[in-house]
Amino acid sequence: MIWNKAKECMDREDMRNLQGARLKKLVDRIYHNVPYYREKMQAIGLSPWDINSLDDIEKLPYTTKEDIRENYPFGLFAAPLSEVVRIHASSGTTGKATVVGYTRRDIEIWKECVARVLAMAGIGKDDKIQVSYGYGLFTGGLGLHYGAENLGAMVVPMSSSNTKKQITMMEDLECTAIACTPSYLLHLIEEIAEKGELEKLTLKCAICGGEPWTENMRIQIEKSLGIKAYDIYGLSEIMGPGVAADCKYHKGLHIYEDHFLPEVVDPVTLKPVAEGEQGELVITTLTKEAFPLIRYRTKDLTSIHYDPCDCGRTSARISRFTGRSDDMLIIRGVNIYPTQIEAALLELGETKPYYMIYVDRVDNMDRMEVWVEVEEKFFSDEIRELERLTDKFEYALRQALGIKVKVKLVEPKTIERSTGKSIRVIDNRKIL
Ligand code: DLL
Repeated sequence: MIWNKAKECMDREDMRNLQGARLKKLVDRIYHNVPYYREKMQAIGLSPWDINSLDDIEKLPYTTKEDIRENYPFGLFAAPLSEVVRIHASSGTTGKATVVGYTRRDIEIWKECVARVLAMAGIGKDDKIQVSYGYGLFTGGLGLHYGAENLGAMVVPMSSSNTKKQITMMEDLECTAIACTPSYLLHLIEEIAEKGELEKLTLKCAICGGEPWTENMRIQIEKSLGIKAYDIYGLSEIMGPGVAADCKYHKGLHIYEDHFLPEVVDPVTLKPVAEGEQGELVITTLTKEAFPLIRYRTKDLTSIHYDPCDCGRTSARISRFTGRSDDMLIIRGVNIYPTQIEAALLELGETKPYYMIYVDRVDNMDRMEVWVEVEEKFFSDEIRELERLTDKFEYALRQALGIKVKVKLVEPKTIERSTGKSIRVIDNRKIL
């Protein structure tokens, strides 16, 4: 079943016309309701009448996280606070939290977008979905919750943590779907496997996102549970989960373009890159009332594709994320993303995705060490086995990254398990 076939399979020209009309309305509203945007537009001599079609998007200024912070908490709101029915906030791990708001209509649209994602994964009213994203200011829990209810599925609102109870509920209620970060799902799988209860599970799919994860990790999750796993993307500034998601063909994430206008730009020149080329995702919210954003620089790195998908949807697709531009490590002049390390390690098939990257600087030289968990059996007397595996991992990383990386094999459970977004890098250079 396709939740909203009319919107997801639109003719490209019709979609562009719809986006152009929505963009014009948005710019008009934002100009009159948000002084910050009005001043920004006036400063470059732009008025709402200059925006008449989608092609005019390039005339508009970008919005950054700093702009949102500068206007903390409500400065960028475009609706009266009396119309705002919900607040969420970003975690604030990279600075002060950013507060976002939703009108009743914004919540309706959010519910529909998440329902589209779930329907795309084959979830319907007969399913029981355990929502194990955190509830609260984080958008994951409530976002999935309302979307699943909208679809008519039965929601088990677990939130994150309390892993023992998560497992009991999942088994006793015979949940057929789970929504959580991929790293938390791995942790759950590990715990269930240790109890010897994997056979008890009735799951058929997982809706994972909130952090970068690789195609190899998806395959590993699918194999260990015998389920299908789907990638869901979103960010609190734009809405929360449900901005884009992948279908069963996994050829990139379908972006809900009737609400979110995507552009991919070179993060340095800020010029649009060609279709299929990697750059920073920029999003304009076409229909949001309380907290609309124009050309928001997400810092997430991806590429965009407009060719039709095998599933029949005509929406643009963004490729699985490599990471964020601010996750990029520069080691001896080489740019490295944690997802490249994950992909190279998992490719070898001798480890689970538990790894930690340590970076430091010794005698003015950057050093990277990757700790990788391997099975207990390698730590018996088989020292040669350990050496063989270390060499194998180091060789694979050198091939993938182009620099020498030290690998340290560690025993199971050495690396801290995460119940939400995982931390993959400890960069000691930042605190030196
Ligand atoms: O993480 C919203 C969300 C919740 C998405 C649950 C999916 C599932 P924030 O806390 O604002 O919102 O963090 C947004 O997380 O800019 C990306 O860097 C990263 N991110 C989110 N989903 C994905 C994904 C939520 N599927 C930031 N792949 C974004 C890669 C992701 N990165």
